[in-house]
Amino acid sequence: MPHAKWFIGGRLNVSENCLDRHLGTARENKAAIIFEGEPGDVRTITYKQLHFHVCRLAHVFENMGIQAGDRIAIYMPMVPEAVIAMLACARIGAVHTVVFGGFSPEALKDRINDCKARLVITADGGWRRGKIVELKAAVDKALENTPTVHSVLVLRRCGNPVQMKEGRDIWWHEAWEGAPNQHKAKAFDSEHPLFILYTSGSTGKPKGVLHTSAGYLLGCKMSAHYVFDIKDSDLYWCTADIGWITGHSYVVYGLMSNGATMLIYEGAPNHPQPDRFWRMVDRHGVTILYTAPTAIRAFMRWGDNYVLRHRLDSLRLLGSVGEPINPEAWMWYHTMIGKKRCPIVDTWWQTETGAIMITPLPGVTPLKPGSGTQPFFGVVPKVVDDQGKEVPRGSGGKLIITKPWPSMLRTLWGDDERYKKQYWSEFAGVYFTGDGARQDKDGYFWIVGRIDDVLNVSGHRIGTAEVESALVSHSSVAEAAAVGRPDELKGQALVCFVTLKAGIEASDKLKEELRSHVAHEIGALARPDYIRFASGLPKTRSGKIMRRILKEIATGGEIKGDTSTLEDFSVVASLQSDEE
Ligand code: 7RM
Repeated sequence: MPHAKWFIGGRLNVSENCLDRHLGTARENKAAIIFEGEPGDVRTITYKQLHFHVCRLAHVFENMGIQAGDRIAIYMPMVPEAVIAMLACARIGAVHTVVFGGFSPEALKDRINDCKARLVITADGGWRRGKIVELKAAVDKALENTPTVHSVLVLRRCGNPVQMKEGRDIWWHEAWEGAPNQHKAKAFDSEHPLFILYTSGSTGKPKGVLHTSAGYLLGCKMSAHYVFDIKDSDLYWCTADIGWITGHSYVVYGLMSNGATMLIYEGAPNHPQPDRFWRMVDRHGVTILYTAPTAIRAFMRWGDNYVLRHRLDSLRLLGSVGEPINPEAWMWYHTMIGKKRCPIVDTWWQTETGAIMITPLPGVTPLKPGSGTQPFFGVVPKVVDDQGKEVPRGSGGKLIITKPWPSMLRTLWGDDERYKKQYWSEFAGVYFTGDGARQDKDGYFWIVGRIDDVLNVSGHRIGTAEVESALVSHSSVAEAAAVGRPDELKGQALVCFVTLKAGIEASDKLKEELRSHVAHEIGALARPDYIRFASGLPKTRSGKIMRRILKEIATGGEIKGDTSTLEDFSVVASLQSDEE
């Protein structure tokens, strides 16, 4: 540690392990993907057909001169071609970086430049709540400032007009015209990079989490097998977008390597009606559903009637991921969706861990609502105090992982120092998760949430520093601090305290403008829920913003704990007296 390697000297091709291994078996003509677009269009793609698609795209990449190790950015809607693109990268040893389609052109540009991508794969658009999200237009904007990008491959999904730049942009359907549907997969080293996935950290710059091949594939294949109890007769549906790690591990790599059949859905959960998910479960016969607490809470709020008009009798297993699930939401999920018949696997893991780390095994582990229960095979987590000493059962502390595991991240792209500092310096020789947790008397783990400057808003990781730097990039803002406050629906809501430059007048209009500005800089997922103008921010004498205090103000609570390091208490007093 911190540079563990697995299967040294071994060689494999990850796409072969997801596709070719099923050919010539009974799975060959089994559905790999059942796709439903938001408008209701359905497509089924068998493993053999998927293999053809991936082979053709691999040839397209090679004809473009893409080589093993080159980076390819994928900025696509949740359609089968996004999966095909990922697997085609893996096939030729290119490193994909999937950027969630909800991120702004600005965020896309930063990610492309950080990893120096040569190719961008996108679509004209994707459907979301009946509207077209214009992805190609966003790419055009991002590429105004990305010197490494030579080509853009564009899928036609929505048929909306786009501008194709001569010499740079190629239509997907034209590029692969005539490309052979067979492609011999080369074997790559077990530690060959598979993908980079950017995730929020405690500084303004997202971290490029690097995963490699054999260990990562083992981690997600084995966990998918045991945690989701995948059978050939199952129809598995993970509602995560491939822009997140959950989509990488538990839509693509962990499931395809198991030969599973999965449902992929393009659009919003409440379009055209808030019963879209339940309609789809019945329409296709979904047996395993893996979703996020924030979605469950939204369904609860939309009302039971939308659920009760559907049978849901195909379901046999439910999963939860992304944030702690509150017992109330757990009970609703269990009774309303699972009809008290389906176990719930509450799976704790991170972009960095690559695969599920703390989880029940369905039908095996007795469940407690809100607990991820026990570590998965080979995972050795501990809850420790600030000195790294294990705390007694029942006490809270920091969650660490004491032994390397196959699917762990290998480094942060281009910044190994940050990798070492971020994960391996809090406690010598062990991995620090950034989460707080406690173990109960039965040894069950209860995750409390992030204890660093990372928020979890609707299951999305957002760094407070990213939001702050977006705010101060606005010409009216002098200083900004972003904190989370508990929110019934989203888990955490994003509250921003802003001081304005001299002479700038505070107004509701400006608040709106700042919210849009952040959405524009980062993406709609980071749009602040509340903005509060302040004449000053509480700071230490050395000038550090005391976020802890702002968090308490945002929550409407009392200021507890030490305020002796505050430079000027009157700032706090005025913030408190000026509640919204
Ligand atoms: C898979 C994923 C990671 C952070 C993690 C936690 C929180 C995720 C759970 C959870 C409680 C869970 N990757 N988290 N799963 N907290 N119970 N089952 O979400 O990199 O985007 O986020 O999410 O704080 O550190 S992630």
